[in-house]
Amino acid sequence: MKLTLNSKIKELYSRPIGRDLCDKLLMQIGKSSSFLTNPIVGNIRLKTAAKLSAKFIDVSVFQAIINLVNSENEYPPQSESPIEETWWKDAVFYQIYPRSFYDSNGDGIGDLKGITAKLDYLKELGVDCLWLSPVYDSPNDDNGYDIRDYRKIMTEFGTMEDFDELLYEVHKRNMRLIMDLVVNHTSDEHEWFKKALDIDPKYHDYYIFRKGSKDNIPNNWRSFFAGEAWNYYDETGEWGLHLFSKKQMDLNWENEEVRLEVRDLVNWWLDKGVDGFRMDVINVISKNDGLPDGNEVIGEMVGIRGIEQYFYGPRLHEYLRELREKAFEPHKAFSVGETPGFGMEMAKLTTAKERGELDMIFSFDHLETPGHTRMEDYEYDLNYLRDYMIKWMTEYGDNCRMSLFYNNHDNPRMVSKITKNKEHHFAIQKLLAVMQFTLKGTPFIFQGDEMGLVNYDFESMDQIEDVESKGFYNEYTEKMGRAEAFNIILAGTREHARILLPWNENTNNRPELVRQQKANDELFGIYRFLIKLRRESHTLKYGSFKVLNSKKGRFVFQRNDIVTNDCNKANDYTYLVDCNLEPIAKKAYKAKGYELVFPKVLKNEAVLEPFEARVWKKIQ
Ligand code: TEU
Ligand code: CA
Repeated sequence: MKLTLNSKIKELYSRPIGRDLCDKLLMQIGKSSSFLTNPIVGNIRLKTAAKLSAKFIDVSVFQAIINLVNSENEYPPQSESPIEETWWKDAVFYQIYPRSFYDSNGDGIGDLKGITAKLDYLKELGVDCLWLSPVYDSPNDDNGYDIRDYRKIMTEFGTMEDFDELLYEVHKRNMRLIMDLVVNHTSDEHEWFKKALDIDPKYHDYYIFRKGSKDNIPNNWRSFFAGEAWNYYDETGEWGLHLFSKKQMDLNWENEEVRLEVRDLVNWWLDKGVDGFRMDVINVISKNDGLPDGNEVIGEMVGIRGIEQYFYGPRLHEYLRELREKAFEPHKAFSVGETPGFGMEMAKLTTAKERGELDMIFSFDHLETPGHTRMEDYEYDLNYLRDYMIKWMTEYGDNCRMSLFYNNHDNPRMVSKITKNKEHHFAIQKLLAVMQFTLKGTPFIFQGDEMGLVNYDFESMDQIEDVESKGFYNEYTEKMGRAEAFNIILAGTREHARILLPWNENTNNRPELVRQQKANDELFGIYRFLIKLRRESHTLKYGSFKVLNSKKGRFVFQRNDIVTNDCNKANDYTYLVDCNLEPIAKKAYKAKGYELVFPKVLKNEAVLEPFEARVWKKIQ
């Protein structure tokens, strides 16, 4: 039944997309979902809610929400059967950003031979599967996320032989490797786009063009990297859509030829033996018919005008099912979608086992404390991370699998967002690692997490290459001074995560580096210990999750073993994890009947140090 402005809030909240959008709104205003489920609020009609909130939220926002909710008639399947054990639920993943991972030939750019050279390091760390950010031929307008040839290796990174050697060496060590699939767009230097501009009808329809004069832009959509989402091509008198940089042109997924091309290139790499893909912004491939304007208020709120017209588009599930059926399934390949903007219900509708679409997704709502944005200098609140984890751990269902990560190549380092006080960094890094490897889900380490890397002390925009940061900086300097604009960029630039890893900084006569190196080695050892603990524990990989204390500044939870499709007895240890989320000492949880697993020794069993985390194992 279609919702209208006459519908009630409880009807909106009962629909999966409605629940997600309401939860996001509530999260931003710091309210819990119980605010909406109380009968008085639940019975308010949406048109009344619009009138009551007219001062802040225009009625057009309600209409835009109703349109989105009405676009989804299905509900996420409930998870009945016991959780299914798979390699990608057992696994710990490690994301490599090749450009800055390890430079084997001294040209200052990371490369494939460099990754191969570090496989024993990664094996020793204990990771199971590598995720390579794009290594395909690219002009590097967006560091490889603008692909010019899907079947060729980027020259700076090496050759296809280097790739084949890397894949062979990965598999030889019983590890796996997934690639980054960027198929919402190609580089404007891709053969297809060059032919499209030559008005070759076949290729012209591979992209999203709109005929029109230069002063008549097709709609008001903004790019993720600032500015309009359209290029004008004088030679053909038309506009071309780019949700990202001006050199990343959106593919037209409505065109079956495009879907066939994507299917073929996926099969080409899977035939080579790669184990799956991380799928770049895969949720935006289906745009609403007619590419309607974005709602101005939503654009203001989210920061990307037009996003509601494509972030959960009308044919997304159909496209994902088709690609899984024709490419992933026949190879039993793994898929994790990058889905900025997704809420939990959208995630369930896209990853529940019964849906036959993706295995997992990356949702990003936990990366910024509500009310704050990445491009903002603020202190991240770990209480919010706790609440986010509790919500997903308890509501996501065993037919879905959560990805557990704090960092990637698109975000500053989490430890630096939490505090700039270096004294606490080591404790926080241990705390984050303990949670990442004892919570219920699949961990994704970002390169350098295990080295204790923090944000970089950039001094000027000259050091920032990232196309997104440059786009925002140019936009900011139209309305503020350069120093102020730089400070905003410094808070949130993706460049923090793209510095060459400090493998063997020469520490001679630099005592602070010696200390740092020692801490890094200790942190590496802690990561290795926790990864091994998780690998050997059925409970930590598959067990249930129970909160024991979620008061401000605290997070105590228990993991109990459960029966799975592969294991019909739940007799692995019970674990208890005791976390202090604040920079002040706290009374520790009295773990009676447990033995200490981590750390090895305690300063004072009764007192949790600032940001301290402990892991206990129940004595059977
Ligand atoms: O990122 C998509 C994207 O939306 C991010 O830039 C987002 O702003 C960020 O994740 C918020 O935390 C993917 C790639 O990860 C990114 O590196 C590319 O620049 C982008 O797509 C375009 O391919
Ligand atoms: Ca190199």
